[in-house]
Amino acid sequence: MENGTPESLSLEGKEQKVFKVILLGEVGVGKTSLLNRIKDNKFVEKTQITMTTDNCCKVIHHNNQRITLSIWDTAGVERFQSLTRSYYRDAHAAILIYDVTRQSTLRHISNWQEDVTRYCPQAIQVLVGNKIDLKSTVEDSQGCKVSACTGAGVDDLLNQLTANLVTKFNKKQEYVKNLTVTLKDSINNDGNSNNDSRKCSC
Ligand SMILES: Nc1nc2c(ncn2[C@@H]2O[C@H](COP(=O)(O)OP(=O)(O)O)[C@@H](O)[C@H]2O)c(=O)[nH]1
Ligand SMILES: [Mg+2]
Repeated sequence: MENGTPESLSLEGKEQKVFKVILLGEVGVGKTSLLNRIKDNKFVEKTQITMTTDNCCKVIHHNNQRITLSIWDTAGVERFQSLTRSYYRDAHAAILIYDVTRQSTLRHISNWQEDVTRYCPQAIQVLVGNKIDLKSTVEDSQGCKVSACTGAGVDDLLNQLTANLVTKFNKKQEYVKNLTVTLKDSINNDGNSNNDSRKCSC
């Protein structure tokens, strides 16, 4: 996945593209809930802090192409320490999430945007307000609106993101042997090799 090129794999003559998408935002905005909604189409009221990077692969059909989004959650790391560069590395898109019931989470989005600009400048940035099943208290709310709780807006978000990814990154194709997306050192040892590689479970 160099130079922002999506990984591609030929499966039974059909090429698949894999884009890495990372979830970002303050603690409690609903990153893990959104991942659960995308992964299992369910809402777990009390999400667990596992401290292991979680991910899922979501296949989106776009213009007769199968596009795979490899979506990564911080799994609570941001609660205790800053995210490492390897979390951002080679990301094609960053979903920047705020909570429509907490103004401060929208204010802090600019910090996450700065990190994206620093560590994965090629990534498309998508601003998303979560928890629209609740009454919004955020003034001047912006971006896509979703609810991880009800699922509202989630398909639209993924379809729109996929269209934008294809438009931006489709120019060059690269074939790789393995669909697996490796995320090394996602929590510790930033930049150093580590046997604790975490692989996309798709
Ligand atoms: N009502 C409502 N609650 C949500 C929604 N998404 C997440 N939550 C709740 O917000 C809290 C934090 O969610 P979580 O996914 O752990 O946030 P994270 O820290 O960003 O991963 C949990 O109590 C969730 O049940 C949503 O769309 N609607
Ligand atoms: Mg979480």
